[in-house]
Amino acid sequence: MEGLDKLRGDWLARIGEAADEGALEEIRVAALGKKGEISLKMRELGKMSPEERQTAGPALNALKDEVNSALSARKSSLGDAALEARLATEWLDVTLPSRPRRVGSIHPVSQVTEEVTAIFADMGFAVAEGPQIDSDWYNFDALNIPGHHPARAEMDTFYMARAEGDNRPPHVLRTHTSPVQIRHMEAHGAPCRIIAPGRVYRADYDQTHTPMFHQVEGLAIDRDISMANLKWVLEEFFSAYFGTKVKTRFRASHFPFTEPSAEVDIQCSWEGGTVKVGEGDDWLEVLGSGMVHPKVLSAAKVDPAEWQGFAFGMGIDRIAMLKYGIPDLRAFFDSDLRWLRHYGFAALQVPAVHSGV
Ligand code: 2NL
Repeated sequence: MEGLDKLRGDWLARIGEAADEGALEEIRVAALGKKGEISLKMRELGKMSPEERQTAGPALNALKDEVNSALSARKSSLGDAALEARLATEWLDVTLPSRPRRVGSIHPVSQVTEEVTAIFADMGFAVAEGPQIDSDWYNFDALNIPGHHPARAEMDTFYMARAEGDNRPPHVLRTHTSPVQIRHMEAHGAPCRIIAPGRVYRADYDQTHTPMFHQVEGLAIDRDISMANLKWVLEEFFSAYFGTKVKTRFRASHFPFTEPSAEVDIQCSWEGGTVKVGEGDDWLEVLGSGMVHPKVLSAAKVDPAEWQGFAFGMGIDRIAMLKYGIPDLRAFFDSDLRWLRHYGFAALQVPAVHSGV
């Protein structure tokens, strides 16, 4: 049949040039669809003489088969090429390091609070908590600090505002955590062994004072607790906390809420402007303490004829500076990320009573 070779050449060339599967489908329709060029030619077979049909029929069938297989060969090679292109652009380097993640750190105050808590827990002390805003009765009166007492003025107390015409004494930001211990005795009675760590507030700001700071107080009440028990507990605490045997020195003092009262110094050395705890023959004042005043026990509904005990208070920020060599108190509360990264602790540096220092 005339022109069949040209027909074959044209279609095979077009198939070879098809850019994608869409173009290939258009070619298939144009060649082999109902009104496709090759299909029309096949329809012409009916008008031919039997002799003509005998040669043209098989030739057209062969052409149709050839175009069909060229179409499917081209289709699969286009598919392979498309896959190759995707693989070339969509690859992923699974060996790359992961994106940097910002890791926070534990503030020295939190770390030291945990350390102190762990050491006292080991000696049988539980942790007590209470409000940071409290009545003047819990913060002062119950602690044998009456309204006229100079200690109230000395404490630089922050007072809460009162509505106009409300003449009750204003609540205060607690100046120590003692009110927590009063509330604990009131609620649970004697005997008791607790520590009360937390934020306290005094209107004072200079090199060594911030208006908010952290204190831990301790309280042990039983039938026969003495100053000797206090001395042992504190020596045990300081040695565990600083990781070395620390001598203590008790000096007679005065607080309204304890009688007798003692200030406690710990042994230290001064060399090249740095202080080292647990060596040398200098002393550093770190703590106030004494036997709980009978009036304080009574205010907390504990009978002083039956019960007695010791109490103490110390600054957490201060002992954090001493242990970790932090020079400036005020930087504690600046929220400077460089400071926090430098002096902060990793989340997994869990405090232990004997951390092997
Ligand atoms: C200091 C003084 C001290 C207490 C706090 C206390 C608590 C109760 C009863 C009696 Cl409920 N006392 N606490 C006792 C003595 C001293 O702290 O100079 N702290 C830094």
